[in-house]
Amino acid sequence: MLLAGAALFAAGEPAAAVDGGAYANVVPAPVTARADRGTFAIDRHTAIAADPGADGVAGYLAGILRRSTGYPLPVVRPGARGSGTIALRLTGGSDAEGYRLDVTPRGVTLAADRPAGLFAGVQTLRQLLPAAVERDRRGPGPWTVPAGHVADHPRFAYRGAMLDVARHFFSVAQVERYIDQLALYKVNTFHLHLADDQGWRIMIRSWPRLATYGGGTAVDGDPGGYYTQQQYQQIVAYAAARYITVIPEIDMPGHVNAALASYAELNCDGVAPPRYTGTDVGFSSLCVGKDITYRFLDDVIGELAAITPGRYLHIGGDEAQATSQADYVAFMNRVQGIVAAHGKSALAWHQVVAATVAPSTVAQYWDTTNDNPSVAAAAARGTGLVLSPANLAYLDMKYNSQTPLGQDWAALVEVADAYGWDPGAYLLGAPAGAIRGVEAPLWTETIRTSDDIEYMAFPRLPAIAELGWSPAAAHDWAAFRLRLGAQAPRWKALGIDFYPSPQVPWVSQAA
Ligand code: NGO
Repeated sequence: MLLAGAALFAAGEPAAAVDGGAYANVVPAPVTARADRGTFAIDRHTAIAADPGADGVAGYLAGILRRSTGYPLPVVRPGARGSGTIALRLTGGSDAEGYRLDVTPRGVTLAADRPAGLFAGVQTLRQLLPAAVERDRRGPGPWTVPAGHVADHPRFAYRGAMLDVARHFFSVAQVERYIDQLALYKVNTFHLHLADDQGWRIMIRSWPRLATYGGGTAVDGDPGGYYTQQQYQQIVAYAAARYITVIPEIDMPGHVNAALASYAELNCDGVAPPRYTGTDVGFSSLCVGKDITYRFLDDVIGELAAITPGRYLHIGGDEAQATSQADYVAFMNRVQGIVAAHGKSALAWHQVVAATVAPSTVAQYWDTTNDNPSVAAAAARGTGLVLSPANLAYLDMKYNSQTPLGQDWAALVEVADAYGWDPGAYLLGAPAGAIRGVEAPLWTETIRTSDDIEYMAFPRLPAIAELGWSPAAAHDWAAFRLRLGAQAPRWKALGIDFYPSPQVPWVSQAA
């Protein structure tokens, strides 16, 4: 029944083919999905049969299913039970995130080369079950999965979401809740914007006032806060258990008022400014000519690198209006070296292309036009790009002029706009091979609660996630709006407070 790992996915797979019931409603659209006749029912005898190495994913799946079904769902080794199992098989090849799902009336077999692929497949399986499976209380069932077959893998390796915890602070529990929501849509990168003018949110032990003083404020004088290093590591581990890599950002040389307020010696004139609770941008700068600036950055980057297992540290680099161009270039060049000295690679907002971009540095594009020759030229020279066009991918943009939260400087972004572009062909003159993927940033000048986060992220986050995962051939608004509409009962079961866009035919049945 199982194919060898190497045979799971042929290179250059043709167009997506999707048909049939629940299989047609999976978001992001799989590469291929087909419904067969019959159903498999999870009951109180069902076991999860996991290969060695798949226990983490099996435990995660069991956790979801036990809550809503009330069944014991023991995790066992394959072979210990015959039919009636959900089998998680590791096929040992090199496909990073692909998986294959087979559902017959006798059982479910999910196979992948790597645990990350099994985890992606589990997200698909969840969507094939009734929406009530997402509830945190026991329900009556029946817990049926229609028979069928899925073979799937992502289009892009980088599928990200960003949360700005600097403008407003969010607790570990709130961050973990969002990470769970990202996992549902196969997002694999979580970018945490940890420092900005209004607040510094991570304890740096060698410069503790950054957090204790610089973290004490937020936009509009709202309560501040910061993560201890242990709390940050808890977030990193929570994400890792969901095959999501955390990328921490310390924005520089601008967006640093919280740091300048905390340590007078970081200022060129030696005078600390007051803390800031407004929403202007572009007014602060590290002192590029002072040695202490680089000792400071070496300490900050060193401490962050030591508690961040992922490859990338984000060094910001946007809106450095208070830094001269020459200083900006010298600064960004030097900081890329500090990141490398700590064994990491840099991600930076796309303004970094004005500097000498290290071969390992990836630029994050946030402009509002598909025509940016200097970024395209950098991409042609080999700089990798993550695409977050502000007028398409920013989750803090209002949906329409009536939206109570958010901003509109880049655009009003309805869900059809968020979905209506092709990352592979978007930036004029950028080679397709330079595109590492997409990211949906959520800036939080106007965002204070988890409900606020969810209202802005849903339904646009799943739209961006699909652009990152699904093959270009699956890109189809007419089909997507139906699939999106079918997610509503799941979001209700999960307590997600989404924006009910009039562009989407929402399924109203209660979970
Ligand atoms: C810009 C700016 C941020 C704002 C955001 C608001 C970037 C990369 N820098 O995006 O400081 O919070 O817009 O939409």
